[in-house]
Amino acid sequence: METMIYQGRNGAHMEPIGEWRRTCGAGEVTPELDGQEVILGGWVHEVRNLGNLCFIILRDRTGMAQLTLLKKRNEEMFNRLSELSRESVIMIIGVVKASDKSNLGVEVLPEAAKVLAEAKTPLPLGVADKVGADLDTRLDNRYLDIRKPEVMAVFNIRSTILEAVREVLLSHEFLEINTPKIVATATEGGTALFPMEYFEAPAYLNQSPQLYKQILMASGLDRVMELGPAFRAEEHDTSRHLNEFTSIDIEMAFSDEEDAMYMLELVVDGAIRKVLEKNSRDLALLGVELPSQSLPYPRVTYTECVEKVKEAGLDIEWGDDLSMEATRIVAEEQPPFYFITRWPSKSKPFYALPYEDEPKVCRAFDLNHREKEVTSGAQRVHIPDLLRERIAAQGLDIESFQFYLDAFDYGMPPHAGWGLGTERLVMIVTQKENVRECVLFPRDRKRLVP
Ligand code: AMO
Repeated sequence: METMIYQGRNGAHMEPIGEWRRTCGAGEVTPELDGQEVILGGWVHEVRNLGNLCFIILRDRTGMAQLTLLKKRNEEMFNRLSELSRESVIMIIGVVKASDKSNLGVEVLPEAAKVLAEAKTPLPLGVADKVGADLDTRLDNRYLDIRKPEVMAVFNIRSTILEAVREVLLSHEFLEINTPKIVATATEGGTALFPMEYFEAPAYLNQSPQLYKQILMASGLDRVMELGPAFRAEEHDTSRHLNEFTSIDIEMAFSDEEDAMYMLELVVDGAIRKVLEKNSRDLALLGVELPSQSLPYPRVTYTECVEKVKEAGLDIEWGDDLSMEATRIVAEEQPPFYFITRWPSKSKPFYALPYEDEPKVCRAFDLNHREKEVTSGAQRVHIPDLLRERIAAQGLDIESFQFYLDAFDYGMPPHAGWGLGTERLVMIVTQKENVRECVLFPRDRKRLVP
């Protein structure tokens, strides 16, 4: 069989990886490893060629290592590496040397090197550059953008948050489920739907697992969670809205809205604690100090919010939605996380359960962080007739909800749940102002590629 020759940009030989495997990360090379041999692989962050001496900063997801090359030790390797373009991919076998001369207190003296892939020049987006590119350029070249340690930090934190969410919920006996994303019915309002063709039938991308997670409460699965995509055809171009986001959903049977709020507190607090525990380097790269807030988070009723907002001189009537301006006023007197409870039944979806003794108010809640909503949830209507009434009262077509309503006719326990936008939580933890920073490949009105 013929051997493949990988041709590099300058006709250079691109070497196969062969038997070489990394023994540690670049950021894990510490003075304590003095004298040990390591195999590193990563991207060339910077090359400083001083003639007879060359420093290469090698970067991978663990951090940076300084490679020090002496021409007189290995001229062939020196020439090959010192001429590399930034962001080329190399592997080296070298010996660690503790050294006061290097910024990192340690350097690696390569004995052998492989150039695995050369980067074309110029780069569409500088990785080592201090000057920031605009968000569109960054998102267009996301694979390069993520190479920046402070951008990668956001996704390390996002992963920890999802890990913690699963951990907390699994430890409370939630079952992880996956529900269909191609559906026939709207759940969160008919205007924000993405239509699609499903063979001969019209269909939509699901806005939320709402109907399915509720149906499953009639199945005896008892406590379910789903971490999955949700699609909203919202046209507004804001720093908080995406057209595709990752929704964290739970539903729990034999429970009310207080039980759901309690689980939510555990999840949010657990996520923050886990990030503090696992991501100190990422938080430092982002310059973020994460304060933790003691539990329980305060509960403010919708009616109290309206009174506060009125007192502050804003024009608002009971029953109106709470604008950002309004929640900003409410937030002034609250710690960062607080619940807004007891919403007007009319302002929440049909599935929120009205109070028995005061039906114009329902068992719905929002969790806010300062002025922004992070989660909404409720105890649900589980009484079939009331549910039919609520669907009709909101002007929705009963027929299209038949498959959902059926599940309520044969033994549906009381249940409650919530939906939390992953990106909204990541925004809070990383203190990013734009939700697009918190998702790898954001989907918005103007962005479908990459
Ligand atoms: P809601 O529509 O309020 O409720 O959504 C729940 C949470 O999802 C996040 N979210 C979004 N994040 C980014 N971009 C968007 N366009 C977007 N829309 C919503 C927010 C929001 O708080 N079925 C109910 C939940 C439930 O009652 O269980 C629902 O979907 O963080």
